[in-house]
Amino acid sequence: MAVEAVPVEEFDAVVIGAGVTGLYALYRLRERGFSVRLYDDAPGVGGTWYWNRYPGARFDSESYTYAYSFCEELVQEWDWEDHYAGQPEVERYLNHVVDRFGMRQDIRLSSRVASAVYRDGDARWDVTLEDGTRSRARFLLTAVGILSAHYVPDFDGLADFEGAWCHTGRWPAEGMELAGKRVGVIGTGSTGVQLVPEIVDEVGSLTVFQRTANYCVPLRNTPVDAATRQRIKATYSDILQACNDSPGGFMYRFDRRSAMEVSRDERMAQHERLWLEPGFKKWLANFYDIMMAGPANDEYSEFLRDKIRARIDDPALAERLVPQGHMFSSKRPPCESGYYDVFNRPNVTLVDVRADPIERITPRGIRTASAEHALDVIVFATGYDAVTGALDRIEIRGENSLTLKEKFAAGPRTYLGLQSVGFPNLFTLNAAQPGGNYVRVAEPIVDWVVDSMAHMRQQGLTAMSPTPDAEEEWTAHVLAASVAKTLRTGADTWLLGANIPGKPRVLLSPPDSALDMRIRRAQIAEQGYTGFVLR
Ligand code: NA7
Repeated sequence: MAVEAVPVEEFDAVVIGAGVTGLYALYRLRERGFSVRLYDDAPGVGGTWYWNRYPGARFDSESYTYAYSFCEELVQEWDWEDHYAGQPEVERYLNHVVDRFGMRQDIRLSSRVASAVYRDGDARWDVTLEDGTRSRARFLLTAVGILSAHYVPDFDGLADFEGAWCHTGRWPAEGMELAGKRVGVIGTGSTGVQLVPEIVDEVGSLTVFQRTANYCVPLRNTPVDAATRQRIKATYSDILQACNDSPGGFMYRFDRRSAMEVSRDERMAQHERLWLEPGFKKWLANFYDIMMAGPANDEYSEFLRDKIRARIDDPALAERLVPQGHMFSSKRPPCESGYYDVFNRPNVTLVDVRADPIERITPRGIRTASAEHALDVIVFATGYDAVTGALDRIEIRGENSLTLKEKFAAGPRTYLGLQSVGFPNLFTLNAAQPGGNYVRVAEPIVDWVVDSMAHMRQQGLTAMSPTPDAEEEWTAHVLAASVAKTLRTGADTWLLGANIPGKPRVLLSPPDSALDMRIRRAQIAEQGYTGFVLR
């Protein structure tokens, strides 16, 4: 069919992505009376929590702090089974939200957006799906996730591998056949560390290819018992308030004391006490300066190394699992449930690919500099082309025909991560997401964007984009933070784009805290959207 003949559906807004952020955007937009269509290429809703179905995929934040807060009835009626929910429970929850609020009718699944082109004349975005379906909307909201463009390193020979392989972010819904197989896992970030202990009982042998040893800490997940569930629900508003008042949206408060102002005995006692607690409390409720480069971090890093050593029977193997060369928390610390214990088993091998690099995939396995490792299955737990990767996969063309990918070639150029000059009415929700508790941070961003759209509608305005000066200033601020010597820039992470060969080394999220960003956005709106042009 000729392009002109394809019927075009008209909406106030198109949202791309049916994950946590996109679903909430859909909810809010509908509530405020905007017509919306949401597209997602997955066959089900959930976004990151749809695709990450690998065994062991689980929240690292408490389920009830990592869930929506916008509806008190929703909070009260949903019973979380686990303190740190596994993927199936999260997927069920997000489907429940969609059905509870009658949103499914506005969602098109298995619908991959190929392009979005801005039409200056009528200030609208023309959206075209891969199947040729077209729609048009004044506003385009990309809720495409920060860790959704999965990354498989470009190893020679993968196409000739005779076994099965997959990336954890595309784990097949029907599962992988692992029973009795020789399985290799490449990558020991949060994902690899969750996966390995879940599959070890099933596989015949497991070979873990580690490039960088991490500071993995015990998650200590447990089911939520009835009394605790009741207490959480009864005190939910306090929990939410604590999250919202904290810099990163977590319910913990740092100890305001420096670790170095108390005796060594006292700080070790605190580290030990918190060590037994679940989740992130071990560091987010600890002395504030363990999260800063310096002696407190050095000592805590050593405390964690000793915890690893104590778990591994073979001291030489333990030293290879102990992180060296980067500070605790310069990489996101993975939470583990039995990860280290796996390495005491006779059928588990650790390959240190920094000392013994992967040279190629062969038809029968993986060849490193020193050996060929025979494998039936290879699992890539090798991470994501963060934030911009998912945007780059859509042809987003603004004024003057420039694509967003071209504009971001040297790193994102935005104001607050929200908008970019030349792309009016495009809100890049994923790029506006500062580090922190994802859901707590996402809700206020969506609220701000929908408020600004409602403001425009009320004022009869049709186009919103940043001023060149505001964009320049913000981009310079991000660049300065990207080269500043801080914990965040102290390792080669996805946050800096440093995990993808050739990607510019620039912070991909706002460097300021979620709390600071929320306050700043509120001030901007109160002052009549300073730094933005509304036409
Ligand atoms: P991460 O944290 O980016 O981890 C990816 C892992 O894959 C990490 O261990 C990498 O080693 C390893 N990797 C990547 N490329 C290679 C190559 N070429 N060779 C060997 N090893 C490689 O991704 P995850 O999916 O685990 O976690 C993503 C986020 O999800 C996490 O931050 C949480 O917020 C939840 P490296 O450390 O780069 O040396």
